[in-house]
Amino acid sequence: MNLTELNRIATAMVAPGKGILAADESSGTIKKRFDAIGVESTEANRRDYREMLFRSNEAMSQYISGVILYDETIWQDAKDGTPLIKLIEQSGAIPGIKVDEGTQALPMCPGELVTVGLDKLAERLKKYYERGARFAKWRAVIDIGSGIPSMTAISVNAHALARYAALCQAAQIVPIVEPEVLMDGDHDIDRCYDVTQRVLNKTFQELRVQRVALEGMVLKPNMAISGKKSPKQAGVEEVAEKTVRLLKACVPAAVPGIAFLSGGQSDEEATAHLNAMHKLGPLPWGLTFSYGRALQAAPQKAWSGKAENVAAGQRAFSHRARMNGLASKGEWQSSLEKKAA
Ligand code: 5MM
Repeated sequence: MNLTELNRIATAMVAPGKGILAADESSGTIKKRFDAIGVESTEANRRDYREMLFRSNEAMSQYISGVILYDETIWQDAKDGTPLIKLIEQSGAIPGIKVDEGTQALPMCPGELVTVGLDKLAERLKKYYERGARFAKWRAVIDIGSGIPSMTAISVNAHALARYAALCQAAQIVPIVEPEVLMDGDHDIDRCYDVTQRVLNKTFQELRVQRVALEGMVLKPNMAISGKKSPKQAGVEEVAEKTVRLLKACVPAAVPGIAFLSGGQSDEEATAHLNAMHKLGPLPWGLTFSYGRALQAAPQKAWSGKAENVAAGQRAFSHRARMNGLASKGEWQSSLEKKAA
């Protein structure tokens, strides 16, 4: 393992002003997104949509540091025959790959899930590296509800995240470690804080036990935030203050960067929260975005599957990427959103 090189890539993934595009929706998830805009989820439509994003020159060259791909996409070619992964490389962004194989019910723990995909992972990583992937992603899903999460779910998911991360580093690939505490419930921000703290502490304990080099990874956490159905919704300042406090308590400064998931926040909320956190600096690690929905909802709507809307889709993507790029330096203002509208 060349740790200097892993650290160089991890640092580039969280460079100020840039963040990661999570375009790694599995077939089931992208179908849901396409259903919402009335587009059939065929291989060609998925290719056209992602090609539109990767050919958005302004966004890709100025605000996107890396792109997380799904297995289908990393092997796909653009309409003119150029591999999609080459479009990403040509823009200056780093290609990455989702390597988990989704979740399964966790035995003995009703309502809880464990992420799978460790079998043959070493072989798969080798092929992805040869294809050009320089980082990977594995997402664990922790739900908050009555009596959950159990310590069992936290523990097995942390163990799997660390197994994956160690395999990645051995294959010279930077692991994005994503332990997502869902914001789907009716819990308040303090419950999210407590659960996320337990999850992050266990995850870093496992990473250490399995000898993962913290200097060669990126953490992709949720923010400390109210559950979507909570009657008590924390404001932007509270989310920023509690998230920074939580991360300072749990994430060693040796980690080069943290790139948040958006988790179902609105586009603008996700941007405002990241921006507000940068007002609380200096921070010990790079802090940026690795958004899926909060970067793609607008371009998906603008595109709606029509070739004549490609330019509009690219404008929508570039706008969100620019807003989040500014937020990653604490330079975003809500008036910039209004001006663009
Ligand atoms: C883009 O969505 C990713 C893939 O999800 P599935 O494996 O369930 O299809 C997801 O892992 C994503 O990378 C993160 O959750 C961040 O995306 P959001 O939309 O939460 O910012």
